[in-house]
Order: sequence, then C-alpha cells, then structure tokens
Amino acid sequence: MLVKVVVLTGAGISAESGLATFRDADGLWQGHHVDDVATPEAFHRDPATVHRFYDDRRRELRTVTPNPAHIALARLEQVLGDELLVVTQNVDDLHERAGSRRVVHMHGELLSALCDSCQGRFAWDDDLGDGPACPGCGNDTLRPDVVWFGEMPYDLDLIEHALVRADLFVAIGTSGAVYPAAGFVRMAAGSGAKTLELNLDPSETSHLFDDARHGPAGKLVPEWVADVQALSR
Ligand code: BV8
Ligand code: ZN
Repeated sequence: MLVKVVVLTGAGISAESGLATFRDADGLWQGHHVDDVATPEAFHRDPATVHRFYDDRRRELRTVTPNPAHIALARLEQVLGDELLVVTQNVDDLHERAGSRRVVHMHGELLSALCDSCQGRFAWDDDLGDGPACPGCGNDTLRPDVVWFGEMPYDLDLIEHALVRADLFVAIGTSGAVYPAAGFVRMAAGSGAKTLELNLDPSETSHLFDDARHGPAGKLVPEWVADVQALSR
C-alpha cells in the first residue's frame, strides 16, 4: 500500500555536497547580514552587493554535485511516484540533478531570474550583476528569483494541499528557524500524518516530531529510503 509522503529539505541536505548552510558555524549568513543580502529593501538599497552574493552562489553551483541523500530521494520517487512530494527551501538545483522531478522550490531558485517590470521568470545560469536585458520586456530590471524575507513563498497552496493529505511528513537538514516552512510539521501532524526529523542535530522544532534520527543526511536518508522501500514491497 503506497503512502503519501511530503519531504521538506533545508540547507543541511546540501552540506555534504560542499554548499554552506546558513546558521552552522561557517554558515552563509555569517559572512553577510540577512538584512544586507536577503530582503527587498537591501536590493533597492545596494543591488550590487546583493547581485554579487547571488552571482557567487550561482557560479558555485557548477562546482558541486548531488550527494547520497539527494540520490536516495530521487530513487524513492521511482518507488512512490506521485505519492512523493519534495518541498525544498534550497535555491540550489541538486535535487533535480539527482533525478527528482516532483520538487517545489518554495524559496525560489538560483538558476532563475525574475523581472521587476514584467514579473516574468526566466531560466538563468549567468551573472545578473551586469544588468542584462529582460528576455520578456527588454528592461534591465532582472533580480535573483529567490524569496527574500518579508516576501511570500512560492506554491504555498500546493504545499498545504499535500501536507493535509500526507500520511508521512519528513524534515531533512533544516533548523526549523524560518517560517512558514518551520510550521509545516504542525500542519501535517494536525491532519494525522506521522512526522520524522532527519538532521545532524536536534532542530528548533525537534520536539514537534513523532520520531527523530540525528546524523549526516548522506547516511540517514539512504537508510530511511531503504526502510520505506522494504515497507512498500
Ligand atoms: C513570509 C532564500 C509573509 C534566499 C530564504 C512567524 C514567526 C516569526 C517570524 C516569521 C513568521 N512568519 C514570517 C516570519 C518572518 C520570516 C522568518 O521566518 N524569519 C525568521 C528568521 C524568524 N519569514 C519570512 O519572511 C518568509 N516570508 O513570511 O511572508 C507570509 C506569512 C505567512 C504565510 C505566507 C507568507 C520568507 C522566508 C524566506 C527567506 N528566504 N532563502 C537565499 O537562500 O538566499 S530563507 C533561507 O534560510 C533558506 O531558504 C531556509 O529557509 C533558511 C535556512 O534554514 P535551513 O535551510 O534550515 O538552514 P540552516 O542553516 O538554518 O540549518 C541547517 C540545518 O541542517 C541545521 O539544523 C544543521 O544541524 C543541519 N545540518 C547541517 N549539516 C547537515 C545537517 N543535517 C543533516 N546532514 C548534514 N550533513
Ligand atoms: Zn521583464
């Protein structure tokens, strides 16, 4: 009997691929203050600094590859098909490069540009700092297509639709510090789902989960997927 599974991922799932997380000691925000790089106000105040922050991260993507945690989730999609939805807070493309298709980027993507004039969204793998023309309207008003603090995350209706129908909600590599993502465990549990945390160490919302396993995602996720596969046979 196939179970409906929603998996929420955060920066921790990409840590073993070499991408910095946000709040760990060497975290991204360490180098920058959130208010200087991840708010619409910061972008209007100092677009060059914000573009440099995201152009560097976009270029860095070419230097990393998916790890066993991403690959295990792609394998799970082979087993569960439409019963699995991966909701990621990450703006990297490692889930897709591992083979996952059913992925929702609730905080946007580095490989996408958003136009402040025509609201068009365009696949983009180059720098934005030198003010390229928008493919839609020609204006030089392209910004990183990421959701900044104070902005509405993408696809919340689709996500909430899946959460209230889930049999199992699993959070992987996330500190539970940023909302509305950190509230998803409550929404899923409130609709009867079993909840599991897979994280290097207890997150800020660990106490809300039925079960938690702590350790590196590259080890925990393949083990958990093997369990689910055994169950689904
Ligand atoms: C919004 C894109 C209106 C850009 C990001 C309620 C209460 C309090 C505050 C709020 C609230 N509601 C809204 C807010 C405000 C704010 C917020 O949450 N502030 C926080 C700081 C208190 N939220 C917003 O502004 C959101 N918008 O609310 O709009 C609204 C309201 C209601 C309903 C709808 C809309 C928008 C937030 C999105 C901001 N953009 N990213 C970019 O990436 O540059 S957030 C960014 O930071 C990430 O996307 C991610 O979401 C977050 C980082 O968290 P994690 O991914 O969890 O990473 P972190 O480093 O924190 O933790 C890593 C974890 O992994 C750790 O636990 C570590 O132990 C573990 N780990 C490390 N290595 C490994 C590992 N685990 C396993 N294996 C390993 N190897
Ligand atoms: Zn445009």
